[in-house]
Amino acid sequence: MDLSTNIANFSFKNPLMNASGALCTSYDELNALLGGSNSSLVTKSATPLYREGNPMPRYAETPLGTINSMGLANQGFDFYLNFIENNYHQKPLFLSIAGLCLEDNLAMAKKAHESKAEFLLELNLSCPNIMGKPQTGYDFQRTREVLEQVFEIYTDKPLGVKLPPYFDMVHFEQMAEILKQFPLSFVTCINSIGNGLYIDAQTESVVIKPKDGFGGLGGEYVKPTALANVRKFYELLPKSIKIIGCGGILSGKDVFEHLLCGASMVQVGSQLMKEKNQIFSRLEKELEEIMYKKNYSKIEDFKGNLKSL
Ligand code: RRO
Repeated sequence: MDLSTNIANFSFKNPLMNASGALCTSYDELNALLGGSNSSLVTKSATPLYREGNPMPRYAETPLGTINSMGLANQGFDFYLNFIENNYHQKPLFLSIAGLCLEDNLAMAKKAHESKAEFLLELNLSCPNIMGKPQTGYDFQRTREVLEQVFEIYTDKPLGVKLPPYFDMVHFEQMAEILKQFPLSFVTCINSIGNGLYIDAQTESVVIKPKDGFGGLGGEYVKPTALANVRKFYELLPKSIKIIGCGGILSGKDVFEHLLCGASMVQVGSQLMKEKNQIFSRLEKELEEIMYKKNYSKIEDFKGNLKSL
C-alpha cells in the first residue's frame, strides 16, 4: 500500500502528523514525534518570546473531545526554529507561528526566511484563546493585509495558513477569494471551534480556569465542521493549494473521510493528547485496511472523490 502524499516540494511517506499544540511544545514531546510513525510534525505555535500562557487548569478532556485555553503557551520562536534546523533532515517538518500582532509575524517570518533549513511554515490565523484579541481569520480584510505583508518577505519556502472553522457559505467564498490571490502551498482546516463551554453538572462548575471556562473545542464534536471546511476549500481553491485536514480524527475511517473530502494530509490533535504517539501506527493500519477493502492502492485513487447525491 502506498500512503505517500505531497505538499509543495515536500514528500511525506504517509498523510499523518500532529496538530499544532498537541504534544509539540517541549523538546521531549517534539523528539518523540520525530521518532514516531507519523510522516511529519508541526511545532507549537510560536511567539517571538517565551510565553507562560493562561492560568491552569487550561486543558480538559471530555467524553467527546477536549477543551483548551492554553493562551499560546510556548518556548519562543528561536527554540522551535532551532529544533527544526537540527532535525529537518530526518523528516519533513512544519514550523508554526502565531504572532500577537502583525509585526511579530513579520519578525518571525523574516527569521524563518533567512534560515538555511528546509521546512514548511504554518501561519496560525486562528488562535481563539487570547483575551481581547479576535481571531485574524474571522477578519477578512485583516487576513488579506497580513498575507500581503508576509509574502513580501517570505518568498522562498512553502507557506500555508491555519484557519478557524467557518460556518456560512458566503464566508467560505469570501475567504477563498482572498487566499487564491497568494502563492500559498496549503491551508489547514480547522483550528478548534472557538469559545465553547463545557461544564460539570455534578460540581456545577466549569472545567478550565481561563475566560470563565470558555475554550476551543476539538475531537469528535468537530469532525463534521472540519470535513465541511476541508471540502469547501478543496472545491474553491486552485489545486496548487493543498488542504491539510484537522478535526475529529480518532480512527483510520476519519482519516479516510478527510482524504475523500480533499485533504492531502491530516493532523491529529485531541485524540493524540488522549492516546499519545502510538495512535499514528493504529491510524496507519486502519487506513490501509479500508483502502485494501476498497481496492485502492494509493491516496490519489480516492482523494477528493466525495460523491454528491
Ligand atoms: O494556545 C492556545 O490556546 C491555542 C492556539 Br495558539 C490555537 O491555535 N488553538 C487552540 O485551540 N489553542
